[in-house]
Amino acid sequence: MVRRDLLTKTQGLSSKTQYPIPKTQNLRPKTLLVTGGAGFIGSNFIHHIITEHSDWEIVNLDKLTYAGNLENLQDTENNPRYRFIKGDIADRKLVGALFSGEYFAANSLTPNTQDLRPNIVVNFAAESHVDRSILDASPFIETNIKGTQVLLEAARTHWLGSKTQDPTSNTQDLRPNIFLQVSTDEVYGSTEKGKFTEESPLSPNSPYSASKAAADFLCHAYWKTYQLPVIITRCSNNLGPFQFPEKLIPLAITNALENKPIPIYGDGLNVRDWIYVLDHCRALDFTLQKGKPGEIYNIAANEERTNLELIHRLLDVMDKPQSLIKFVADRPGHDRRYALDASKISRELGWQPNYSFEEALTATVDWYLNNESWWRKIKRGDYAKYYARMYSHR
Ligand code: NAD
Ligand code: TDX
Repeated sequence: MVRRDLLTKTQGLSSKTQYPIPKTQNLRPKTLLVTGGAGFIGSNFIHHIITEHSDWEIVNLDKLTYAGNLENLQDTENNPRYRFIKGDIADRKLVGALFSGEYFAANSLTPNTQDLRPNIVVNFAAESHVDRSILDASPFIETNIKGTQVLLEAARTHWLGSKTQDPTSNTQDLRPNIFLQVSTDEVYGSTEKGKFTEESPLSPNSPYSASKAAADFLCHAYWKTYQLPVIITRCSNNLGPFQFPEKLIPLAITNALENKPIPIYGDGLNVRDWIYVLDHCRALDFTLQKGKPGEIYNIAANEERTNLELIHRLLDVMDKPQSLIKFVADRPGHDRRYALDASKISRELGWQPNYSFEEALTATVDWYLNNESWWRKIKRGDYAKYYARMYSHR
């Protein structure tokens, strides 16, 4: 069980979601096309937006792959400002119909065909697990690269039409549209020392990060060539509620709750920089409101830990024995360290993380403790086959 003395630190966390975001003048009401909103970060983002912005509309387009789960959005599904559409971002026809408004008319989602045409895209949809990209890169190419290009092209066609915007004009306050690409620190590759800034060259090492880097390059190209108002964010490793238990932290928490071994790759000294998912969502919200088209923003909380330090602490918090740790064969091409310099988003947009690593960890453990049926259902399904394939002979 979780140590209550640590859990008390998380009391009152919800009050931290109340924060002043400076309002930008002259922005028209927002209709967001959120892709991949049934996944981990996307569902947290939708909860955040519904709570914080009473006049924003959300259309969630999600293919519902193994990682998509509508249970993540149960408390949102009846909200009149939220609609779910099951579909693929790489489906050119469907995406075109969403941008033109035809889809909404044809499906009687709105009496006015124009109402739900997106003026903002927040693209979370992705194949997101490095280990799966090592088993089979194909779905990563389809979704992360082709899917992003389909979205970019639809945005270009429907937002810009035949006109182009002048990239040198001050479009910040009057911009009607934003294409926000949710990218990752992994595109920079690995570094033993120092931190990556937005100017660092991209050097991805896994099929996953290579596909995300390719999508970033496409976004950049659509900005430079067509002046499509694209913003890219690159965030470090997230932890928090609703994370699929293939990723290290939820895998470790749920295995520990079942008194099963926790597999640590290699020597366990690989370093990741951790951020609470709600802090990432707030940073994306700041970016939508104050970010500048054509810019890239790193997002991180400056909380580096080796995997071994992280799991030691997690087992302490959960009051579980360290003997659950089991060293297993390393991940091929395993990046040694990710580290981001996130001073630009703090300096230019005024964003700071609200949660310390300790608070984030205890809140996350608490969530998995209180939502056992959520993760047990996942672990019983296809996940069991994946787990056996990935870990049984490791
Ligand atoms: P996730 O795997 O939990 O969720 C991905 C979602 O996308 C799922 O709901 C899935 O059904 C959906 N999806 C997949 N393919 C799709 C397609 N072709 N069309 C429509 N929907 C599709 O991922 P996550 O951890 O929430 O990550 C979200 C985004 O954030 C990804 O782009 C990822 O690269 C990025 N990111 C993640 C982290 C992290 O630590 N998890 C850190 C930085 C950036
Ligand atoms: O069983 C495990 N044992 C282990 O030691 C797993 C699943 C992971 N690890 C290690 C590998 C990494 O060094 O833990 C670290 C974290 O692994 P993951 O949770 O798989 O995350 P990572 O590979 O760092 O990538 C994550 O952060 C960046 C997300 O999955 C990406 O979507 C995001 O872009």
